[in-house]
Amino acid sequence: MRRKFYITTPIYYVNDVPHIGTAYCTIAADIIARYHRLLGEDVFFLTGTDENAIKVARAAQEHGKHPQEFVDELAQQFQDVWKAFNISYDDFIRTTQQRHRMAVVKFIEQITRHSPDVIYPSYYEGWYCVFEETFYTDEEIVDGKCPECGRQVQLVREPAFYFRLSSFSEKLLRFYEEHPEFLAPDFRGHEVISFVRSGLKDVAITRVSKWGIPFPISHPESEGHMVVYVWFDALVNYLSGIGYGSDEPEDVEKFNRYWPADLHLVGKDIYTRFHCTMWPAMLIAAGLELPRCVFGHGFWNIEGEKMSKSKGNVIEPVSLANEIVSRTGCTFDRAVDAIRYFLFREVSFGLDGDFQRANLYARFNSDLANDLGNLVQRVLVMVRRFIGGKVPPLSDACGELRGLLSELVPTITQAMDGYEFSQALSAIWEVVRSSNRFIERRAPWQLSKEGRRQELQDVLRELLDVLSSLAIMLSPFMPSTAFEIARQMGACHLFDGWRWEHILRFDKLPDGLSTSEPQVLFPKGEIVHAGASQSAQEGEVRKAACEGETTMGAQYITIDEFKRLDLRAVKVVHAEQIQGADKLLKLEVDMGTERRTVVAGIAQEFAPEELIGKTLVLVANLTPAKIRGVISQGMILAAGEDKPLALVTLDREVPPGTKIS
Ligand code: ME8
Repeated sequence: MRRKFYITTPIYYVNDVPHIGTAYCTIAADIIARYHRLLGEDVFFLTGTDENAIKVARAAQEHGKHPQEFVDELAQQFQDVWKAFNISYDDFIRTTQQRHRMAVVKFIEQITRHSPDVIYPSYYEGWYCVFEETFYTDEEIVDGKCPECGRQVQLVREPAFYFRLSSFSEKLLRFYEEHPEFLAPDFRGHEVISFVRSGLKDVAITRVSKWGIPFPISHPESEGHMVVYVWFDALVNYLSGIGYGSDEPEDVEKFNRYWPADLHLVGKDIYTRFHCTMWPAMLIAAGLELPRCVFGHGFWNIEGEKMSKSKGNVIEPVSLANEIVSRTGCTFDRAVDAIRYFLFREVSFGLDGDFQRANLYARFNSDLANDLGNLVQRVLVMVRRFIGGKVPPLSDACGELRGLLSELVPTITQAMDGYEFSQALSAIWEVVRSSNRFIERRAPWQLSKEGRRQELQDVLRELLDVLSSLAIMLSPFMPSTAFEIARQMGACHLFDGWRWEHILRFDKLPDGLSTSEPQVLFPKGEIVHAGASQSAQEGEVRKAACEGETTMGAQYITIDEFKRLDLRAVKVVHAEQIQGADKLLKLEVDMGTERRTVVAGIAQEFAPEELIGKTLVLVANLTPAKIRGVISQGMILAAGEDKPLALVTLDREVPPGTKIS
């Protein structure tokens, strides 16, 4: 039987249009879904919208619309954007749909049957943030404000039903221990375990409101409109989206086929508390199987700042694609793929990233126009010019690039399996760049001039085979470009049949196949910042694009420019020499909320042992870079120009993560 793979994204609040953050998670899920389809698996990919939130009703009111009319419009906008971005979801669940409402009621009933005392009536009194839809304790609020968004919280007392989350700590900890693959990436797992160990509190799972799913049990002391707390409702989408709650035989079959989810992909904001604690506890209470894995990805800032409506820096995916079209002259589909590529190449999946337009255009020019686009164009032009536009016969003579592919494919596959997209793309680009170098070295134009026909055919055949393999490897990331490469090779009718296992099969293209007219894939675009073009070069420590301008162009920087640096006190918890690099140490540092790995060029001056326990200063928002195979998530500050003379430390102890300003 085919292996099934059920993957989900969060369902997004429809209080606003999709932005680059929600697109990021959805594209990630699309990449994974497409990859698993290429592996031949029976994939179900669910996304959707979270519509019962009070903030959604409030946004509708601000727009002078009835909530249902408002959510209908926005849910459509989400679907339109996902369509433009080639998101291959299998179903789109909306929490105002009848199928979901029925599922929530059934789920609550199932809990009361399976775990009779887990849901109980009481009163809720606490601090509530309407914007975040979350209750906070006295300790959690900060100066009367929400710890997440900084908005004023309200003291609320009302009859409510509770979910006895406190009784699940032991069960959850045992589950994490027995299923280490459940919490991913690893560093987020530590956070979850300490959160649960610190003791869980029962959660109010109802609200008094008119907008939402009516709670199916009546409260002994209330006749008010009690609805299901939006998170308790929203999480159930992962069940209702695959048929739970319906008695139709095909829905029952679908649910049995796909549950439990293989991967819930979510951002770090909703990882620990909701997806790794509350959700598994709800499932245990209902007697349902638990998901196989919850992966918490990082967040994007925009040019050094948190993305927010009030700052006016929210990036809408379709507007960004249109901007790329107008700056570079590429098609809309290529622009979409450029964004898809950039988001997953630029930053290791799981870590935070800083979206800088300069880097987007630098990568567009270097990786897409110069490397990939150029390769495809050159090969197809040469096939037309030198051998009549037909795929030459396969021969045993060639093999250099095939050898390279055979070496790299296991690495690429491993990276894909581990959701290490940046590493996978980096290895794929090794193939692209090696192929360009192969063309330079074998100089087909020279072979043609000298009439060395067999060699010429062999070289071009090998290059065509590499292009067809690239089309497969790129298709999860850049589906329309991958198809376009196949189309220009004359192989669009074959493309759908290609699977991941075919990457290393070099008979994908039939001998004599006619290639099509080559067309430029990525025209070279405008660079936003001068210093940025080198910044996309492989493997080097990259500086923020603004740095070059300010330090080279002017003696002073403004206070705002300085504020873009995120400097933090960090404690070294582990240090070791990087093998084969005498100057480099790999440090693991505690930043309070997370642990980071940092590569520092200080090995000749400082021994690993003397660093452990020291509090140092980290530039925390430097774009991560891969150095000697290690992803460095920041830079340690030291005095000295050519070599580090002393490390920057603090004159007294402060908690790890303290901001330095
Ligand atoms: O939380 N960078 O919905 P939401 C990267 N409805 N990803 C980002 C991001 C950023 N700056 N901003 C948002 C909700 N995201 C609930 C979910 S699920 C049962 C209910 C992404 O509209 C990220 O994946 O606030 C985050 O988890 C999600 O959007 C939150 O979307």
